[in-house]
Amino acid sequence: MIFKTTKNAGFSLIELSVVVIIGGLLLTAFADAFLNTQRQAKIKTTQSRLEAVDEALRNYSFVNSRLPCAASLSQPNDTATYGIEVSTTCNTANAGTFRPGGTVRIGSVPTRSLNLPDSYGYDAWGGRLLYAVTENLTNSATYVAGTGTIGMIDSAGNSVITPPNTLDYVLVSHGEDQEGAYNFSGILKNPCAVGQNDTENCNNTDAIFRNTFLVSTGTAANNFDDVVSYKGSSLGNDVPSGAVMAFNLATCPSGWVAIPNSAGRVVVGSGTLGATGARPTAGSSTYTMPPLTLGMTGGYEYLYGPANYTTPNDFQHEALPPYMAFLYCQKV
Ligand SMILES: [Ca+2]
Ligand SMILES: [Ca+2]
Repeated sequence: MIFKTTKNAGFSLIELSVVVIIGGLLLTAFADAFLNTQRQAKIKTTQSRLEAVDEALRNYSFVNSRLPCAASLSQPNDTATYGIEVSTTCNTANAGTFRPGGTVRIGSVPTRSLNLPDSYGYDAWGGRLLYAVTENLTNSATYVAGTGTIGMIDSAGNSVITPPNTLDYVLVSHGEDQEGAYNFSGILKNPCAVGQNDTENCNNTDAIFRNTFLVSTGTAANNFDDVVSYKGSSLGNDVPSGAVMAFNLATCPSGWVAIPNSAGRVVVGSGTLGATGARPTAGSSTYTMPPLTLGMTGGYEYLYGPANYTTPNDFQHEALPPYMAFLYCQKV
């Protein structure tokens, strides 16, 4: 009788263990890489929403000469006042917002006031984006871009902006841990953990926020997984001080002052025009122009009006006033 041995029939227990351990390590590495890719994708999505809100706030402030007040953090979605700024004056406490120190309002992004889709009020983890705004800048009578009072510090507590405490507004996603974040129903998802780096962004007891590169998903004191965006004195500086614009308005907008000397007068460029040209000095609004010699023929002058002009002798176009009046204003 011949007996077959089982020596080479399969893996030994040791061999099998090694295979299982290596397989486990590979699986763990693959899972880690997968989770990290997912995390990075969510951070990227959140950053792009913050950028869109930044852009919307910028446009809103340009059109309305003020920033919107915050919306409620706890107002459930699909309600009439959801996503709407809690007050157009933003100087009294309203439910669902925080008002530390009485000068800064902390709430959620007023997406509907900004004409943004509701989804732009949330980060990629489903938490409402925090929006902190300097109250004075929500009122067109007191709005001057770049004069905010919100602070931004690093992990060591140093200000990351100069001068400190001068941000107009701050946007915060509470990150993967969602500590301090409110959900679609306006319910707090996770309590604001005490003693962590990102506690500064959810304590809502002051007008100080934090932005740092430290990232940890643990509970260590250096934990920081928030995504932050802010604007300071650069906001509104697209139009530098001293710039002059013509407005089709009865009065100049906030942040602009009228130039009374321009009323009823022709505005000309200053500096040297040429050897024989007029040379008014810069900033002069009282320069007397030299007499002009017009090249008229036939003893009369005609204007070219595109609507009625047919021949050089057609005078119908003279029913049109020869000028349009605009209000010239200077950026403060
Ligand atoms: Ca966080
Ligand atoms: Ca804080």
